Amino acid sequence: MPFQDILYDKKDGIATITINREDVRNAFRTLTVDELIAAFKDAWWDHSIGVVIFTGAGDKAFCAGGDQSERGRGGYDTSSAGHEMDVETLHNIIRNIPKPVIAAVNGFAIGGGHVLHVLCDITLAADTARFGQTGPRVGSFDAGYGSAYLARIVGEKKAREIWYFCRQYTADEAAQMGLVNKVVPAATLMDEARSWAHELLQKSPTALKFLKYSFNADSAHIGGISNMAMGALELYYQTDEALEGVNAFMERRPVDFSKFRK
Ligand code: 2NE
Repeated sequence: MPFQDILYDKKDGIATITINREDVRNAFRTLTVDELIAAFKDAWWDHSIGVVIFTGAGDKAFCAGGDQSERGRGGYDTSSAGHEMDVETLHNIIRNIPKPVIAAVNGFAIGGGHVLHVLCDITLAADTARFGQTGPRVGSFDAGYGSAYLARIVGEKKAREIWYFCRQYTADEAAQMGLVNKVVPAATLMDEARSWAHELLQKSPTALKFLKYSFNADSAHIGGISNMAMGALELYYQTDEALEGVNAFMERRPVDFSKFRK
């Protein structure tokens, strides 16, 4: 499949999906999201594939979230794909593909990029990785899986800290809060991910599928919250308050939300 923004490779039962936008810390634009959905769908239906590894190109970032240079009043630019950014479908496909998805976090997992690894079944992190959310700083939020499901993983207090304060956490700190399964030296990350994938390939695919669906069932109601949250986000992106966040990031200046406090 010809892709512009991602790399897609299938070998020995493992599909590897790599966001390939190193210049912008692997931030995703509308086209990137479409291509990720297409790759995950292909891995879903290819019966030779048992595990997906999801990573970012280079050694700086897994994914820095939505491409803020494409964000204006009303949301992300539609020109790269001809329609609005469909992050919700991407979230659902990572959750629902009936095969384990391993995130190999090779650097920053920030904002919407952090949500992507949170949704994966397993997260392996390079010791150089950094984790965090930025929404309240750049005028955005993920009030669905990105927050409610995160709270299931790290607990309510920690999830609120992560979202409200927009801090960055080291790989070791992420491991301590149960946000990653293992931290390894950066140079060995992909070998480690392939080793975990090969271990999974020895297991019953049907048992893994039903276990994944069983784990998902307990948090499935968050899908409804995500519908609401993405609709709310579309409205929020039309406000001056949300624009102040993205403009401050793009203009490299401190953000000033003071006039929106009411
Ligand atoms: C990721 C981070 C912490 C990296 O910092 P650093 O210092 O290593 O790199 P720098 O200089 O900030 O970034 C390098 C280049 O990448 C671009 C920058 O603008 C810069 O470009 P140049 O100056 O070299 O031209 N870049 C990085 N992230 C970008 C992005 N997201 N969009 C466009 N360009 C980006 C630091 O870069 C950072 O904090 N990035 C922003 C993270 C962020 O706020 N992401 C969006 C959150 S909202 C979201 O993802 C979302 C959502 O909430 C709901 C639905 C869908 C999406």
